[in-house]
Amino acid sequence: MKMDVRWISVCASYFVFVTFIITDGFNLNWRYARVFTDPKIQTGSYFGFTVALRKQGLKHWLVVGAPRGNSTYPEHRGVYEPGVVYQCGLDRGNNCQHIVLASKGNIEPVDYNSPVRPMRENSWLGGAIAVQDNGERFVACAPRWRNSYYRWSDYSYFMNGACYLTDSSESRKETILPLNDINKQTLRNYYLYLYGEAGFTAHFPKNSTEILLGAPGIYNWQGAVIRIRDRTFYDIRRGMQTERITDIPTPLNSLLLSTNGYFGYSVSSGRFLSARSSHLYVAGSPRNAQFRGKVCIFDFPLRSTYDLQYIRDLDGTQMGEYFGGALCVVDLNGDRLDDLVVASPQFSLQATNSAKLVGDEGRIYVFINGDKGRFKEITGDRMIMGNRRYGARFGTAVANVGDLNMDGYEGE
Ligand SMILES: [Ca+2]
Ligand SMILES: [Ca+2]
Repeated sequence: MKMDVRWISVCASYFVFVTFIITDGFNLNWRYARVFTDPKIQTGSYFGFTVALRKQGLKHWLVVGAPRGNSTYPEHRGVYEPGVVYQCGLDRGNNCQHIVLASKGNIEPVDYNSPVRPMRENSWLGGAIAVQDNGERFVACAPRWRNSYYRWSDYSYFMNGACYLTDSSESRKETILPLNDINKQTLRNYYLYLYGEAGFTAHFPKNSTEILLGAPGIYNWQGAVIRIRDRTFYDIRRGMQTERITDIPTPLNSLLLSTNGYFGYSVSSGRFLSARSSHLYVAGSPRNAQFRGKVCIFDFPLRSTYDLQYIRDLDGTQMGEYFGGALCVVDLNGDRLDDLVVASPQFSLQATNSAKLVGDEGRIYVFINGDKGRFKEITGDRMIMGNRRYGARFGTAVANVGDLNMDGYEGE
């Protein structure tokens, strides 16, 4: 096998503008790197917390989330830190424009079955963003978005989360509120959707119209992955019709998910079985498995109360390491089956010298897909840990940089 795990390039962006840590950087021009900064020069806006490239026709954009940013759009006056999403032109300068996704501030008019009164303060818009692989659609989420129509207590509202979907024309902007059903906020003594935080993570599967949204707060923080999909069917009077279906699995006695496990903290999809041409899903629950963290490859169940159809689950090795805090699906060995890079950003080295601070150095695990649900961890001479610095949290974000050296293998 030609691939060598030491050369896997990992992009880590951690609460800073955009910091790329790459183990080897040929074919990358560092000297003339384009650096984008918050156009409003807001400190603490977390500009660069999320980034994505978007291609629209001949135009290329960098989309940047600033989830603690303040909006300068007039209708948003007085809304404290709703979060801002910027679109930056790649042709010249620090050319970032605010994308207005919710134009009416806190009185955004909505027409849904349930009453909705958005509360956008601290909503973390831009906390998750995703771009469809063909560049057509783009989704930005505000996982801390609250519905103030209902009140849980004097100061507590339904933190259901909201996402905003735009298509290629930019004219059609749609608000997605998958968790606003008043009848599903609680279930007996449990919080069901009430603190669900839909849109904590977002992902478009390849060659698909589906959208996946992580909601790690669903069902007492067991968490869930929400799937939004189109179903086409034939109606005898109206002909072919398309309806949107939202799948929200909330298994009450799950085999592998646990309360407070935060399933949906990371989410992706890929081709994991040679016998199936369609994609499957993968998500992390970093507080599951006695706080070691667990990643599950799964398919959606037939009914929302059924357990997920598990293909494989992988566990972390150290308590508190946050295994599955981030993950990346990539075919590393070119066999057309997707492999898995799982990050544990809070993995900690053991203290060998009392004078030296240790902890939260972070590491990543590389699993090569052997088909039929088998995954083999690649272990080199040393764990893949970046610079092994105290508090580095290597692996906070993981992305596939593509085939930089053009040898036919992804990931470097
Ligand atoms: Ca592979
Ligand atoms: Ca390569």
